Amino acid sequence: MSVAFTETDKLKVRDISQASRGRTLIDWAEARMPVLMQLRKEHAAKQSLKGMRIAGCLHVTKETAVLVETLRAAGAEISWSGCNPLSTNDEVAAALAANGISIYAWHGMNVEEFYWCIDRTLEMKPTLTLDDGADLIFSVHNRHPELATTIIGGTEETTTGVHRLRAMAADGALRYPVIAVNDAETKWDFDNVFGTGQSSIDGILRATSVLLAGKNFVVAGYGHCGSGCALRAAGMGANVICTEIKPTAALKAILNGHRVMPMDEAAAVGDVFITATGMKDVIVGRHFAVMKDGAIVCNTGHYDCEINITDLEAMATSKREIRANCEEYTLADGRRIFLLAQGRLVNLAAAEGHPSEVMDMSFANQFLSMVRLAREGRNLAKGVHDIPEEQDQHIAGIKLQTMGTCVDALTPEQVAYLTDYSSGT
Ligand code: RBV
Repeated sequence: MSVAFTETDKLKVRDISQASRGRTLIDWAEARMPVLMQLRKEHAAKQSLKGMRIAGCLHVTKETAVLVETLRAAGAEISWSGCNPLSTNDEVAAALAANGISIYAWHGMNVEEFYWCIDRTLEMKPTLTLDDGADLIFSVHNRHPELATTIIGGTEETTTGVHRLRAMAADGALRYPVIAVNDAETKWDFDNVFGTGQSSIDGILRATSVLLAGKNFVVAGYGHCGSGCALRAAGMGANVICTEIKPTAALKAILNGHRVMPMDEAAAVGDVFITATGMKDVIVGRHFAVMKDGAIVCNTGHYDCEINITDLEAMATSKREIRANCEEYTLADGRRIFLLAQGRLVNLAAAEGHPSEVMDMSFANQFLSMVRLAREGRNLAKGVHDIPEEQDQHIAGIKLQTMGTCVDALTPEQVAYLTDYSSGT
């Protein structure tokens, strides 16, 4: 891999000469993101984001590039960073840089560099922030609070980010309105389930090439993301075991045909483990202590705290890289545990993140939320706001149209029937 950086006063990427390869990837994504491309056309004509300065912190993938270029086409000035040290596609970053976008992102950065990149994007004094994991919003609140007064609003892409922002809002600490993109139906029922399901399996296979059929596949957390992983692993013939803390989620897992048990039991029987909880310390030392020789462990949650790697490091007598994104830890009794992507999101670090087709809807929500904030953000209260139901239906409607699928409409008589409490059976 090239170690040269391309750096100017408005960008830092690994190597801008990779731009043409990145452009090919972006072209591929564009062809699979018809909703966002339609919005691009409509809002480029209207210049709906003219005068807006958008700082974004979201995985630099080919899909994100389509979002970034759509925001710019609608008139916004952009400054971007990646939201995870291992998720940036350097070729895509180069293509954005070559297209005149201010971007600070490269694959394999350390945590200090990660925050340096965020700080550089904030130099533009944004009017809007666009987050995945809320690190940009936290940076504004913790390190650059003076910027909060001129920021109109922000958006948040992912479950764990929304959780933290709701906690901040409940404490009265959130200083501007934020739209919870994650909680849109056209986001979490598709991106979180089908996107995470497919891309996490993709990451595990690229990092290991193991056969999933017949394996005990342990999914920690049966929320949207975990249920997607369970669904896809089961489809490939794995025996899925789920761990949960929430009784209703555990019941859903059972009725979908999976086994449920505590992690303390699952640890001893699992062949492959994936965490999707948004919680820290889901797999810790006492679990590694009973795992089978050869167990594969990975995470698909946003933050890298679900697997306690400090415990694993302390228990290991040696460690070596087997292949990209697959490290072997040997314990004192000779058992080997394989950790994928250093415990960071396996789907983005070891594969390419979610497929373009689902990101189309997530990013259509991001885009329309930015337009809404530009238009009416000044009138929105500080706090976390949901996506309006009409936006969900609008996005799903365009998506169906681009797929060539038509749906029925209620007749006026049927609409009246919906609220008619006088008629019985
Ligand atoms: N995610 N983005 C991609 N291909 O750009 N893949 C996954 C992509 C987002 C997804 O929406 C999820 O909420 C978030 O990454 C977790 O950080």
